[in-house]
Amino acid sequence: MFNSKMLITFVCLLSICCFFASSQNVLSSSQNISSSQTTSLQDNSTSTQDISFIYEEPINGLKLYNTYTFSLDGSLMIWMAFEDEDHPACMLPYLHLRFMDKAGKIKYMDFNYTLPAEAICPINIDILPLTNNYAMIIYVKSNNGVKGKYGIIINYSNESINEIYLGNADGFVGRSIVPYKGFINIEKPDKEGIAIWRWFSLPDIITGEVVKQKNGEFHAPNILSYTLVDSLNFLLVDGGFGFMYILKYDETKGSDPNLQYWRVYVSFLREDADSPTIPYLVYQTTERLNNITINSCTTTYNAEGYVCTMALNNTVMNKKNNKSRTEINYYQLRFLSTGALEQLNKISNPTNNADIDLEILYYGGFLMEHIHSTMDFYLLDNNGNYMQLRESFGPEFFHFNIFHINNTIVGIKNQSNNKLEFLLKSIPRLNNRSTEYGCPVIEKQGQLLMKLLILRLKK
Ligand SMILES: *[C@@H]1O[C@H](CO)[C@@H](O)[C@H](O)[C@H]1NC(C)=O
Ligand SMILES: *[C@@H]1O[C@H](CO)[C@@H](O)[C@H](O)[C@H]1NC(C)=O
Ligand SMILES: *[C@@H]1O[C@H](CO)[C@@H](O)[C@H](O)[C@H]1NC(C)=O
Ligand SMILES: *[C@@H]1O[C@H](CO)[C@@H](O)[C@H](O)[C@H]1NC(C)=O
Ligand SMILES: *[C@@H]1O[C@H](CO)[C@@H](O)[C@H](O)[C@H]1NC(C)=O
Ligand SMILES: *[C@@H]1O[C@H](CO)[C@@H](O)[C@H](O)[C@H]1NC(C)=O
Ligand SMILES: *[C@@H]1O[C@H](CO)[C@@H](O)[C@H](O)[C@H]1NC(C)=O
Ligand SMILES: *[C@@H]1O[C@H](CO)[C@@H](O)[C@H](O)[C@H]1NC(C)=O
Ligand SMILES: *[C@@H]1O[C@H](CO)[C@@H](O)[C@H](O)[C@H]1NC(C)=O
Ligand SMILES: *[C@@H]1O[C@H](CO)[C@@H](O)[C@H](O)[C@H]1NC(C)=O
Ligand SMILES: CC(=O)N[C@H]1CO[C@H](CO)[C@@H](O)[C@@H]1O
Repeated sequence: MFNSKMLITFVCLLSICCFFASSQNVLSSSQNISSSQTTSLQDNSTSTQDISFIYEEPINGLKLYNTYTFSLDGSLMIWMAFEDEDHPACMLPYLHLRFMDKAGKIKYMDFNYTLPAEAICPINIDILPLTNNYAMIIYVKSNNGVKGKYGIIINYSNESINEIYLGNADGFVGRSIVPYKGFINIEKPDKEGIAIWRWFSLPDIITGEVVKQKNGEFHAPNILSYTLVDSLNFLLVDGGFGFMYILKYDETKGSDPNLQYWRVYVSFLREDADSPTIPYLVYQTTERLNNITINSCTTTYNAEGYVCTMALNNTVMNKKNNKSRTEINYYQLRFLSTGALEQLNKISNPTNNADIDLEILYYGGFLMEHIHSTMDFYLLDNNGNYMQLRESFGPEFFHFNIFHINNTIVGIKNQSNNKLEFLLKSIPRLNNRSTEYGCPVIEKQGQLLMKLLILRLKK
C-alpha cells in the first residue's frame, strides 16, 4: 500500500522541470500575459498507425451508454443497457458492464441489482471504478422526498455490496490520485457558499465495504458585494482535493473602474488535514467580463503546482461599425501548492468557434476538441501553438474517449446491431516528461462527450 503512494509521488517528481519563476503577486489580466502565437506546429509523427477493432456484444439489443478509460493500465469499461422502448431517454434498471483489458480480454458483468426509477428515467448514472475488483455506481434517488446522491459498490463478480449516502443531489464524486486514499463527495455549495465534503475509504479488500473517514465543509470567501458564480474541484498531488471559487462583483452595489469585477480563489483540503486551507486569491480582473469558466485543473509536471484552463467571455465593441460581439479567450492559470500565483498564459483558439473543449495531456500540451459535423482535434503546446491532428473522425463517430497512458484518442462509431467499431488515433507527444504512469489528470464533471476516469491499478 505504502509503495503505491511512493510510486505516484516518485513518478510525478521524476519529471522535474523548471517551468517558470514563481511570483507571489496576484496577476491581473492586463499584466504578464505571454502572447499567443499563431505559427502552426508540424505534425512530425508519421510512424504511428491508426488502430481499429470491433467489439461484438453477445446479448442482443443492448445499447452503448458510455465508456470509461483507466489511465494507469490502458483498460476500458463499456457500459451497456437495454433502452426503455417506450421512453428513449430511459433504460431498463439493470447494468451490463464489459471490462476490456489492454490485451483485449473481456470480462462480462451482468448485474441483477435493480436501480431506482429516478436513476434510469431519465438516466442519471455514473460509474466510478475504485480498484481492480470494485467499482461504484453513482445515482440520484429520493429518500422521504429528499433527493440525494447514492453509490452502490459492486464487485466484478456481478455482486452488489453496500449502498452508501454520498451527499445532496448535485455534488461531485472523485477519487484521490493516491490509490489507497479513497474518494470524496463534495456537495454543490449552498447559498452561503458552503459545500459539505465527505471522504470515504476504498472498498475493504474482502468484504467490499466502504466507510466514511472524515467530513467537513469548504467555505467560499465571504466578501461583501461579491457572489459565488461557480465552483470547481480538482485533485491534489498529495492525495487531497482542491476547491476553486469564481466570484463576481455585484454591479448593483455601484461601479468603479478600479474594482476587481471577478476574483478566483482556491482552497486545499490536504490529505492529512481535517479541514481545508483558507482560500487564496489566484486571479482577479477589473474587466467587466460576461463570465469566467474554468474547464479543468491538473498538476504541473514538476508536481509543485497546478495548471487550469480558463475561458473568459467578453463583449467587445467594434468601433468601425459600432457592433458588439462576444469573444472567448482561453488562458492557462498556473499556481503553486502554496496558493501563490505563477503565471497566466494565453492559449490561441484555432477555430472561430467557441464550442471547444480542452483536455490536459500527460505528454505535454492540451487536446482541443471542436465539434461540428465531424470531430476535429487540435494539439496545443504550452506556448499556445497548435496543430490540427491529421484526419478528423468522420460524422459516423459519435463517442470519444482518451487513453492518457499512451496519448491515444478512441472514437466509437455509431452502433450497428451488436457491433461497436473502435478507432484509435495517437496524439503526437510534445515531451516525454510524463512516465507510463503519468501525472494526474483531472476530470471535469458532466462533460458531454469526453469522460475520463482515472484508475491507478496497483498489482
Ligand atoms: C517538426 O519538424 C520541423 C522541421 O524539422 C520542426 O521545425 C518542428 O519544430 C517539428 N515539430 C515538432 C512538434 O517537433
Ligand atoms: C494505446 O492503449 C490502448 C489501450 O490499452 C491500446 O488498445 C492501443 O493499442 C494503444 N495504442 C498504441 C499505439 O500502442
Ligand atoms: C440474475 O438473474 C438471472 C435471472 O433471474 C439469473 O439467471 C442469474 O443467475 C442472476 N445472476 C446473479 C449474479 O445473481
Ligand atoms: C458474471 O456474469 C457474466 C455474464 O452473465 C458471466 O459470464 C460470469 O460468469 C459471471 N461471473 C461470476 C463470477 O459469476
Ligand atoms: C463479490 O461479492 C460477493 C458478495 O459480497 C462475494 O461473495 C464474492 O466473493 C465477491 N467476489 C470477489 C471476486 O471479490
Ligand atoms: C457562467 O459560467 C458558469 C460556469 O460554466 C455557468 O454555470 C453560468 O451559468 C455562467 N453564467 C452565465 C451568465 O452565462
Ligand atoms: C458568452 O456570454 C454571452 C453573454 O452573456 C452569452 O450569450 C454567450 O452564450 C456566452 N458564450 C459562451 C460560449 O459561454
Ligand atoms: C454607437 O451606438 C451607440 C449606442 O447605440 C450610440 O450612442 C452611438 O452614437 C453610436 N455611434 C456611432 C458612431 O454610430
Ligand atoms: C445511429 O444509428 C441509429 C440506428 O442504428 C440511427 O437511428 C441514428 O440516426 C444514428 N445516429 C447517427 C449520429 O448517425
Ligand atoms: C518520446 O519517446 C519516444 C519513444 O522513446 C520517441 O519516439 C519520441 O521521439 C520522444 N519524443 C520526444 C518529443 O522526445
Ligand atoms: C509586461 C509586464 O507587466 N511584465 C511584468 C511581469 O512581472 C514581473 C515581475 O512580477 C514585472 O517585473 C514585469 O514588469
